[in-house]
Amino acid sequence: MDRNEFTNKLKGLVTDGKTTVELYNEISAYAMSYGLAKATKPAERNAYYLSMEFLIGRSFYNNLMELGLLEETREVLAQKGIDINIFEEIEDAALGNGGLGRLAACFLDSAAGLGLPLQGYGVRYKYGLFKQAIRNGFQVELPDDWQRFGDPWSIRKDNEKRIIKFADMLVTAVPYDVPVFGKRVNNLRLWQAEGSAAAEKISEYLYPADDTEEGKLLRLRQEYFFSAAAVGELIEKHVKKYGKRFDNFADFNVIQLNDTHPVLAIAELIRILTADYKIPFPDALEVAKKTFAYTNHTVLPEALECWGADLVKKILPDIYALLIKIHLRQKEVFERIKCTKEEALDMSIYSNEKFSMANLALAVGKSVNGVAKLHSEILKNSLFKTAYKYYPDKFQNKTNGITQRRWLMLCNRELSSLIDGAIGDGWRNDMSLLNDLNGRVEDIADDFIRVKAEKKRQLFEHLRINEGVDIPEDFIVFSQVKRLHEYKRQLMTAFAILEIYKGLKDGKIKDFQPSVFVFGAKSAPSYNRAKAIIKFINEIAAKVNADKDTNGLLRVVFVQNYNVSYAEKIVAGTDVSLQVSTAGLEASGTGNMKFMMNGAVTCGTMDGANIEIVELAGRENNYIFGAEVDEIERLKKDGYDPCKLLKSNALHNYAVSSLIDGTFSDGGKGCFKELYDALTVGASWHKPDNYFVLHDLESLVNALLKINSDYKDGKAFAVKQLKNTANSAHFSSDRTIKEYAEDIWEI
Ligand code: 26Q
Repeated sequence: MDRNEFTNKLKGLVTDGKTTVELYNEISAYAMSYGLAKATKPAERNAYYLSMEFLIGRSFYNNLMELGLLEETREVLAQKGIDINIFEEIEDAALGNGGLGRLAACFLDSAAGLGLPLQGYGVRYKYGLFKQAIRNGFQVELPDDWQRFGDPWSIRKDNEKRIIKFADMLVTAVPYDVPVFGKRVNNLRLWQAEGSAAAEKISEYLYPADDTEEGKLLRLRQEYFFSAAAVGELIEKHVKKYGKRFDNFADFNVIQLNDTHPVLAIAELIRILTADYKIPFPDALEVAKKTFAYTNHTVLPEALECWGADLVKKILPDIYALLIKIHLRQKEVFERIKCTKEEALDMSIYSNEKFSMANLALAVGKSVNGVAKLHSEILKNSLFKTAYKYYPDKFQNKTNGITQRRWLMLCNRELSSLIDGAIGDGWRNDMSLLNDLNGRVEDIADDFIRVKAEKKRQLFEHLRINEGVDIPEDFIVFSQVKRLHEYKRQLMTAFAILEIYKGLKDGKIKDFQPSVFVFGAKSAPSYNRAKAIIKFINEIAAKVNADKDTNGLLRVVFVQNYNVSYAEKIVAGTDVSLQVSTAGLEASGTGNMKFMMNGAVTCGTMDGANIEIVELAGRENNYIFGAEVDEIERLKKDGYDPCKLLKSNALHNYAVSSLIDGTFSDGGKGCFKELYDALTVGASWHKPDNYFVLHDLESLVNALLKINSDYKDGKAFAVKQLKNTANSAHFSSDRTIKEYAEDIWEI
């Protein structure tokens, strides 16, 4: 379909009597055939991004924009009396949890936009990440049946099915191709498991609870299922084209492993080459060494995947045998490089009857990268210290990025137009031009204030409809939106709000600008402490919002079902981005970049990419507080006593005691007491206040009050915000993808 045909189809579209979903499917189908007609011829050398998660969000508006059809569609529909925003009823495809999955989606967008051949491989889950409702303050999980609207953006390829073998069953992997439009049309291939009821289970849920043996088994099957389907297909294509030689396999294929989840692909590649093509093991290993690269996304020990050898042996005996073989090979290498026993253990693929996926990726992969400067340093100096000692050349940094197409041009058309007016629209294709905005911030500050006010109005309207809360126009918007995790310290923000609330009540805080705190977060269904934090924030919200003495000055909103589409509204309508993780624990963060690009100042710790954000946008234009990594290290070494802080600081004591003194109710669940204990005596294997919430609380409150007072000079504050936008080019995933393409993928 060419452009004219698209226009004719659109103009001829009969809308009367059709539902939104019908219109959505029809228009999407036109756009698909238009987009696919532009498909580029496949590249010789491709990079493949293997990821358990692709958190794409809504495709409709983004694809129309990428295809240059959005404005025309908006206009033609308007002529028919239809507001294009009706398609917001179509919910997101949430085939991811958070940062890692959204990053994968941004990378695909950027590669296509840059015309680089990057193809994705993942799983087509029947149900994406659960839908979250808040009932009585608690998170409730509901199934996300994203396909109920239809799936006009993918094409099932029945003739490219593959069979995946487990010891106890055969599973059919059916590909669904999701085109990624840009300068070239790339492809995201999502595999769906079919063949039997047991087989279908494999691609049923994004996140099987893995706290049971059954859950673990299912997750292992998922990981192998999609990795094996991808690798098997790549080898088959290679053989078709070049015959049964593999010395040139890595000339045409490079595979990026998005964290450890697809690492079994390494073993599968070697398995196929040795078993099916009779390539000697050492040669097959060499091919793997040139083909795979690994990205780490987290330093939390509980996220470093290990698979029980028994489990692997039971369902994947050939993979088990191969892993042992690689391990024995690794032992020979250890002898050659003369590492100590401890060092060998530290790097071992196999120890204590477990296979370490990270160690496999480190041993075989040609590169390993962290996702922000600090994170990459931490990998070298602590998490993967030993591997770094012996393989320093493998280590790289690739600071994350976000796509400006979704995260600025699409979600903030108003700010985008303002930028166009100030510096021309060249930045839309070459983000480095955005730096020119630095020379114009003073001139356009007043216009920026108007744009921000409009985006806040839109956000408040959305909050009114979705959450039933009314926020007055002039409120400063502070947002903390991300997965709920103790290390991200939503609890610390909650305590800070309580302390400010008390200060306002007592009249100790004067001259306070009205402020609203917006939270959005899903907790893992089995993560009870995170769930308790959600309930606690909702209890605070109920109390604070109902208090007539203060609710003209302070409000709290916990949004339900935070997702990509919600994020698009929140990042555009926020003044202050809260990025308050314990230093050293947030690998990068990408929400921080989205807010920055949309002109929010960061109130954050020196962690992850926050460090690079303030390096570029200026510390004076942001609000940095709290302990830095070396101080956290020192506290861990010399001992840290949160109870001492509680005793000496009445405000802290007020905030923390509210968990147990009857101020708030957890509905008799005891989960607030659990939170209190975690802070004061420790819980599970953790020391008291393992994430240093109380240590940084006072400086957070001070930073929030400083922001509040700075905000009074509206223009000066707008200049700070604009400085953040003006210096955000570095955080375009276009930049990140260029670095991967040059330093790792050589595409
Ligand atoms: C581990 C073991 C068993 C089962 C599951 C997992 C698991 C699943 C998901 C471990 C980690 C994840 C997701 C991690 C993640 O999203 N990390 C985030 O990645 C972003 C992109 O690089 C960073 O910006 C964030 O800082 C990081 O938290």
